[in-house]
Amino acid sequence: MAENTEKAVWQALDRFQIELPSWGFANTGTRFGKFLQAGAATSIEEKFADAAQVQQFTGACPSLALHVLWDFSDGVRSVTEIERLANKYAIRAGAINPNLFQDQQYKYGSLGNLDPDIRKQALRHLVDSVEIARRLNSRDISLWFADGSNYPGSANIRHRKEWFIEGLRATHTELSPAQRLLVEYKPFEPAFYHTDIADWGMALLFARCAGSQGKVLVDTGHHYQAQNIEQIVAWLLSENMLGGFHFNDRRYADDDLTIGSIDPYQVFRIFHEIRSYEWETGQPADIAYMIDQSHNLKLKIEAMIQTVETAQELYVKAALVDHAELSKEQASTDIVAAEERLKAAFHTDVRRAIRAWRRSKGLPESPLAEYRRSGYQSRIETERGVKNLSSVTSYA
Ligand code: PSV
Ligand code: MN
Repeated sequence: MAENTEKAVWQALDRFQIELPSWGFANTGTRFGKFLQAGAATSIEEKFADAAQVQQFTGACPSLALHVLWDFSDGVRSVTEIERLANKYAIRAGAINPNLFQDQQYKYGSLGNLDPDIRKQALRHLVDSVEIARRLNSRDISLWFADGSNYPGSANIRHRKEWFIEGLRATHTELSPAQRLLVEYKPFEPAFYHTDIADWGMALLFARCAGSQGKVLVDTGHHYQAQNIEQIVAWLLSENMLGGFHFNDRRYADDDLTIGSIDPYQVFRIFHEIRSYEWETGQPADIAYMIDQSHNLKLKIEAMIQTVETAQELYVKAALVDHAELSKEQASTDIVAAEERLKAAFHTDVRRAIRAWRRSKGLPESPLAEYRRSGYQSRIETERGVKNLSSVTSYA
């Protein structure tokens, strides 16, 4: 590999960090059931401990996204405990995710609910979540709503839209200047007729209505089949509205599969749009890269390490595109040469250069293999087995 290519790989890896989801370490499952894992995390402390393993072997995951309902058993009062764990395991508290989809009162929605009292309760939870984030020095509050309806005619879509704007504005007024409100969209599930924030355009409108610190969060699993996600990414970048990602892969719907396991070229193309924007503007894009995967079959920590390794590879490949040459090819409409340039970067074997970078950082060359050798998995299976296999201890 040429010296300047190697340099591009190292520079890309120095910058690339990706956030882990606390819910990805617990026993989670599909709508039809869960296959319990003996080593799954059974407490917030175990989630931090497991995240610290991923960070120890990859060096690319210094933070952990938290879900308020699942990780803060005592609401705002749990902040001290989270701070203790963050210090103990040297893992920062990442994005704070309010949970407005699990409690019974949200059967017909949260901010979009017909009942003003329920909308107030939802807002109170959002305000508490902002407070939690502020106390933990977490910049991002990521909002995902299950709100929607299942049958035509059963809800007033326009009224719900206005209630959402009211609630998001009120939440935004609670932010401190450095914080951001990320609005995630999803076209289906659990609502199957209409979802109140169904696509990136609706999320963009809501984020803008909320206020100047509102941005859009793109979960790669939350699109219709064949949708061009990298175009959405390019548009959001050009509007300065891309706040972050929830990465996962999918074959059919929101399948929560490992990043790049089905379509690695798509992840590459997303990263390419980001790198292209950065090259053109001369500025790093301010994006929170996060993983949103809950593995039901793969061992959870292994799956996270595999995810990080794949994300690094695809990010690095995108960093190999020569933007100056590509823009010349675009300007002269040399379609084949432009496409070949992307393909050449995508097909470059970057693994040796990544291994060299890891060595230079004192990291294992192969995080996954090293984790497997470490004995951590069998230790946690022994320690947590009885608790995990006798009952369902954690819901996500
Ligand atoms: C919903 O499908 C989602 O993508 C949201 O980001 C949630 O916070 C996460 O999954 C976990 O359920
Ligand atoms: Mn998500």
